[in-house]
Amino acid sequence: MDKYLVTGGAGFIGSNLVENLVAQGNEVVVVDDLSMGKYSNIAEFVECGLTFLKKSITDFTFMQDLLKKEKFDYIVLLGAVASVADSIERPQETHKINMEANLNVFETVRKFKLPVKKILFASSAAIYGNDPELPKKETSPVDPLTPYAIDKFASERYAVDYGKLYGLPTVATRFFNVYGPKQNPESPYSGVLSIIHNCLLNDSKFTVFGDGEQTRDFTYVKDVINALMLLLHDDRALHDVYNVATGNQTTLNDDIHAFEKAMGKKIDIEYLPARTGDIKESYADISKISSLGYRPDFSIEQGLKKYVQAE
Ligand code: UD2
Repeated sequence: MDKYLVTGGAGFIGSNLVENLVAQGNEVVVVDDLSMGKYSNIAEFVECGLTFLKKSITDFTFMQDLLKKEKFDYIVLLGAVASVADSIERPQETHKINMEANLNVFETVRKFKLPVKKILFASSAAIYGNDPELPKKETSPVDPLTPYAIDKFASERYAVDYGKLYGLPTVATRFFNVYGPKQNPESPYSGVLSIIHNCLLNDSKFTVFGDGEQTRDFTYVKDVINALMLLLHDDRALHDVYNVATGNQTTLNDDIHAFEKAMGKKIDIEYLPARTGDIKESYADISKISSLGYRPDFSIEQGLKKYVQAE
């Protein structure tokens, strides 16, 4: 049994990770200010011994005290302004949350020589920007175009370089389009599959921006959790970044059909012009994480089926 800190543990990916960690009998502390996450995502685990602290990761003194007191084995940094649109509205606040708060954790571990087994920082495919090279490799050019992407890239570099400069046991992931239970569909910039799910549940109209032929590497959240567990525990995953995806692309039109099949009903669709800056195609080269033994278990059809069953 190990002791984990998960920042953003009440959010979509965080709560799915926490579920897995608690089920394995680990001691888990979640720090989340519930600005994006929901207490209901983790309420059932609090009854199973999870410690929930409703605090902001930007309370640097609180975080330092917590890290010094609790001596975590593993630290997973998922706390963030998760929406690109939101980051464009409030760049300075985003910077504090998406970059400075992570640096505060790295610096506290370094300064107080805390005996951590691994610190994992969750970065994003957003850092690749509009560079046309496909599939995206970890060595592909980066082009962070938004405050969100800039701070994800900076934190990722801090993670890797705190490893190389000071010997902290760090690793970083670049998530592609993650979907699954507990993803919040409430904003227009929420993950598109959570929006489609919501429209199917409520019989409301779904808007496709563009012709629906744009592609994404949609990754079921359980595969992401398996990747996180692997990178946390494999000693070879050190001072480095890894794409986390399936390595396959599907079109939005195909995903809509797969979702209709999984739900057993049709969705009402309207087509509007593509969003400004929308990327036409995106998918990952996952050979680096695959070399550690990672294999995604869920195709889009399998993932959507599971998603429908789980909610
Ligand atoms: C994802 C990330 C974003 C950033 C970006 C980097 C999510 C939710 N967003 O944006 O944070 O990392 O990748 O490239 O993971 N769409 C519709 N109708 C809708 C909503 C979306 O047609 O109601 C389209 C949208 O225009 C896009 C596709 O669906 O072509 C996927 O949209 P998304 O917001 O789920 O993800 P993406 O890849 O634009």
